[in-house]
Amino acid sequence: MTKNEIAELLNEIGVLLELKGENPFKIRAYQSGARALEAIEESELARLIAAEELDSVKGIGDALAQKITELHTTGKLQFLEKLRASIEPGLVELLDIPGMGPKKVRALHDKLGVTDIASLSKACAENKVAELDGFGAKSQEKIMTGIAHREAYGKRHLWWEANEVAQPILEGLKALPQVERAEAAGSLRRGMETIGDLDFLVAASDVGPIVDWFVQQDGVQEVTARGETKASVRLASGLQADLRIVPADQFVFALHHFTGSKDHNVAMRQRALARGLSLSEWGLVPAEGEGTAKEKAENKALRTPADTEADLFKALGLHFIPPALREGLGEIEAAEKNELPALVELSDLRGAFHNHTTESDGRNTLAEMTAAAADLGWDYLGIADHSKSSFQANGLSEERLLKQIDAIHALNQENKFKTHVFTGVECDILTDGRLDYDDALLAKLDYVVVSVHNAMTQEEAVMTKRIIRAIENPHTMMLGHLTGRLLLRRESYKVDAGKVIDAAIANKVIIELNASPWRLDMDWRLWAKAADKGLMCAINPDAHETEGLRHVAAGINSARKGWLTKESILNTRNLAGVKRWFAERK
Ligand code: DGT
Ligand code: CA
Ligand code: CA
Ligand code: ZN
Repeated sequence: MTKNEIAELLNEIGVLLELKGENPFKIRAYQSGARALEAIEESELARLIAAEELDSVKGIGDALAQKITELHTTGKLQFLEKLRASIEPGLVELLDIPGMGPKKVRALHDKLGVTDIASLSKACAENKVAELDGFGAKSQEKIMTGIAHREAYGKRHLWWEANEVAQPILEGLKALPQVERAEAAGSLRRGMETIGDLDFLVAASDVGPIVDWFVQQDGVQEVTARGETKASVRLASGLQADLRIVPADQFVFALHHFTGSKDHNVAMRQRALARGLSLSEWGLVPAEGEGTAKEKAENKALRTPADTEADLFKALGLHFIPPALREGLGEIEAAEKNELPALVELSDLRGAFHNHTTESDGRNTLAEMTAAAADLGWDYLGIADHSKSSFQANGLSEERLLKQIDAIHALNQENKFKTHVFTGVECDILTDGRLDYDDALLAKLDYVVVSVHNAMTQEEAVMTKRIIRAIENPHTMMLGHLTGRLLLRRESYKVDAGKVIDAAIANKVIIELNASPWRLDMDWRLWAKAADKGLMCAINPDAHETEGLRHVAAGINSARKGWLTKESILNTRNLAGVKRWFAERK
């Protein structure tokens, strides 16, 4: 475990102990331990642990040193697991309500028997919180609004949907005459699969009209905060949007800061400190000397100038780190050594393999899908409709699949579209890992995608074995949506991803990066290591209509977050290259 991850857990311990009403000295020990940890180098931490000298660090006592060592070496801490288990989960959730800290939660629990949001809501309705020492009517009201808004705000949103809301706002901002520069920052810019809120950043000196426009634009349901240079609004979709306006010479620093991620920022700040510099949303300034970072940044003589983020990274001895990689997962070390990958781009894609037509549960015909792929400039389009067991999705019988193969061959011969169509199928993996068609039929196809669509509640070991058996079928070329998750809707089924990845590599089977904005499965967090080991990827939109082909853009986001280059993605190859790959595989 890295030191930042450990520090975060120490902070969590502090909060949990406070929830339990533990003594303040003990609590403070964890908080200062976390801070002490953040201040030392990763390599230094490893050295101290190896030498058993961690307790010599100021702020880290003997007991804490033991816990840090346990976390660093095993990634787990029994003490923390027991602590978590000893606290009602509803209480921890209460901390998410604005204005609620562990002390207040504790008081509500001890005096009013509050154990979760529902019981807190009830206590407020009965006016009991208002009468409690240290709360009052105003704070009760704030809690009630907090709970009411939680439903709408607390929810995260799919990147695709958030981006559709964000782009017109960004264009609106850029069109304002006062605006010098504008960008969407935050998780949206980093291409996360889900988005908490939108973060807009603007460079301008005449700020009033910009804030006015932002809070009055179409779709604003409520203005939740408004200041001279910033504002927050809630939009119709329930999505929140933050706006911050900064002077032009601070823009790059603010853009970097509000792009995040938090982990990346923490690591960047530490790197700056190691060079005697202080990095913040205000600027890059000397760490030593009088005044706050903000005050120093306002002094041109102290501030390192930066017109682009590349300048900022350069000032810290780094190559430019694309927003997609800024997750605190080794990107800074790679940027220092000029070892950042040449990330795949949307324009690298020449086609995609897993798509549906009206033959199964798609909404457009083969010809319509092909025309749409041609419009996108794709060299090839793979059709992979559902197999016969997926009767709810109108899966194809053997006879219908044979007819579809003929229809595709005829379409290719017609030469009406520049896009070549591959004959595939999305074949169900039956509950025991066998495939849904016999070998003779599967052999007639250009390629076979295999997916789990039923019996999703199997035990992990059973599911893992089932999928690996399907991977070992010689006709299988790709595994569809590894975990079956639907973001914000349905959890993954249980499967040992590591074992499946190893089996896929051993059998030269591709695992798809399902680019449907609801799936983005296999998860980007698994890709870097898997691709390193030799796993091939295909970015597949799983399109059920012509518009769905565009979802490959969401897949590209995740591929980039997974450090993927075009070399490990089959559908960056041209038609001949893909045909060759299929032929070699057979
Ligand atoms: P989200 O909105 O939950 O999808 O995720 P983000 O990453 O957009 O987070 P958000 O909107 O809370 O803040 C935007 C960025 O601002 C975040 O990625 C990093 C920066 N930031 C916000 N709060 C902190 C903080 O407490 N410490 C540091 N180092 N950076 C922060
Ligand atoms: Ca955000
Ligand atoms: Ca935000
Ligand atoms: Zn599908």
